[in-house]
Amino acid sequence: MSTFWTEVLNAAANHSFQLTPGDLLSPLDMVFPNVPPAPGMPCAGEDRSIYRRGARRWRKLYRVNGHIFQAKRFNRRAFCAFCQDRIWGLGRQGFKCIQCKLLVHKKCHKLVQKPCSNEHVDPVEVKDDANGESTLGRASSVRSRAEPEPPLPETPPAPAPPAPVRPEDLEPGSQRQYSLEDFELIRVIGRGSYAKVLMVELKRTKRVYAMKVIKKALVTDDEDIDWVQTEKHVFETASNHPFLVGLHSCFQTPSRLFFVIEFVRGGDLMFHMQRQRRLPEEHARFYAAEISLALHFLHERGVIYRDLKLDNVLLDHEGHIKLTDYGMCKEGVRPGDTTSTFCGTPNYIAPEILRGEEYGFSVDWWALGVLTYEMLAGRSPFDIAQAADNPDQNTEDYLFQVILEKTIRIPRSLSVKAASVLKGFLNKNPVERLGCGENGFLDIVNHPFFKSIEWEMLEQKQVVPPFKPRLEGERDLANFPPEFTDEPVHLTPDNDTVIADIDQSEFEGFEYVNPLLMSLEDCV
Ligand code: ISQ
Repeated sequence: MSTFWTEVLNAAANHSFQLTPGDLLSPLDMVFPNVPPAPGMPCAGEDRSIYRRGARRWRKLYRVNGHIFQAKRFNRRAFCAFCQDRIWGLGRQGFKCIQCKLLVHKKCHKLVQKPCSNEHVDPVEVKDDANGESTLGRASSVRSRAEPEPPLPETPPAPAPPAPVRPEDLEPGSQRQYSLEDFELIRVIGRGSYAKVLMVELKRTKRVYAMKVIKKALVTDDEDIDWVQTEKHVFETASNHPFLVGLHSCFQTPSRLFFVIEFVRGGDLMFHMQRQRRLPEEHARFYAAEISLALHFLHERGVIYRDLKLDNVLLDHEGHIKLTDYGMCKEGVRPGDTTSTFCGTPNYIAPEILRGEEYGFSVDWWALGVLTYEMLAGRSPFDIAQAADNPDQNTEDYLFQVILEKTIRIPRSLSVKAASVLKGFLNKNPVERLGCGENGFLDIVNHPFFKSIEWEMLEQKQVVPPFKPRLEGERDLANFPPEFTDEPVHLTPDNDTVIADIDQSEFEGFEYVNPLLMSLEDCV
C-alpha cells in the first residue's frame, strides 16, 4: 500500500465537516466577539485546532442585539416576536435565541429591537462527541450537519425535478413497508461518524443490498433532521441515474433510521487507488467522464453534491462508477444561486469556500479536478506528505493555505490534454473554472481531454469500463477494506433511557419504498 495514500489521504484530508464563514456571525458553534481580519483567517481567540477531526456538532449562530439566534423548525404553533405573525412553513423557518428563547421569523431576525433578556448567560458550547462510534478511519466523512444558510436570492423557482413515484401513488394494497426483520445482516462494509453501512440480504428475495444505519440519538438536532431529509430526497432523485446509488427503502426502529440502498460490489476508488498507485489516462478519463455525467445530472436538478472524493466513488461489478453519500448535498439551488456553508472534505474543498465566498455548482468541478489529479498523479495536488514531521505544516490550516495560495504543479509525465483539463478544473477562480462558464457542462464535454468519449453511449452504460473489479460471486467482499468487513455485524440492543429522550415525531414519515425497485422484486 502506498505510503502517500495511507498517510496523507487517510490522515489529514479525508474527513468531511462543516464550518461557517465568519461573515454573518462567528464560525462554528462558538460565538466569537469579532470577525476575522480576512476571509479564511481565524478570529481573535479562535482555536482552529477544534475543527480538526472527530465527530462534532457544528451549528451556525447569528448574533443580533445581544440575542444569539439559531435556525429552528417549529412543529407547534409559534409566533414571531417582531411582526407577531405565525412562524410557519417547511424547513427551518424561524430563529430562536439560544439564551432568552425569543422566537422570530428568519426574515425578521435582523430587525429585532428588543435586547436579549438573558444576554450574560455564556453561550453553550455545543461540541458533540456523543457519537461513541468512531469516525470513519480512512475516509471519515465526519458528517457535516445541514446548515441554516442565508436565504437564497429571490429568483424564479427552479424547474422541479421529476417527482419520485411514492408508495401512496401506487394501487391500494401494493404498498409494502419493510422492517429490520425482513433483512439478514451479513457484514459491515463501511463506517462513518454518523452511520454504519452493512451488506444485508432481503430474506424474501435473497437479493443483496447495502444498509446505512443511523442512530436517531445522533440526529435529534433540527439541523441533523434536515440532513437526513436531504439525503432521502437526493436518494429519490438519484434512483433515476445509472451513476448514482439508488434507494430501495427507508424504515425505522425506535432507536435507528435505516436506508436500504442498492449494493455496489466493486469497492470504492480509494480502495483501488491504494493498490494501483496511479491510473493510466484512459482509465482516469473514463471515471472522470462518468462522474461528470453524475454531477451534471444532480446540478440540473438543483443539487450541489459537495462531497466528491475517492471514497464516495463506488465501482459496480462491471467497473462503472456510482456516487454515494448524499448527506452533504445542498438542494434547491437554481442556476446562478449561491450558498455559503463551509463544508466538505479538507483536501477537496474549493478555494471559494475557504475564502468564505458565496458559491454554487463550481465547488463540485473543483473537487473533480482534485480527484482527477489524484487518479493521474497518484498523489494529491496539495501534497503535504513532506510536511508530516513539521507540526506547523501538518494542520488543516496549512492545507487550506496551500489550497488557496500554492500554484498547482502538474507532473510532466502527463499529456498536454490531461494537464489542460486539470488546470481547467483546478482554476482557483470559480468564474474561470472549467464547467462554470456560460456554456457550463458543454465546455467539459468539448474539452480535448474528453475527445474520445462518446457521451451518449457513456450515459447509457454502453462503453466498456477500462477495469473490471475482481469478484468471485455476488457476495464477494474482496473489494471492501478488512478493517470494516472483519467487524462483528450486530446492532447493539436498544437502550430504553436513550430512546426515552428521542422525539419520535421528528421522524414521522421517514418510511419509504421505491416502487420501481419493489416491482422489480415482485418479478423475481
Ligand atoms: C452501496 N454499496 C456498497 C457500498 C456502499 C457504501 C455506502 C453507501 C452505499 C453503498
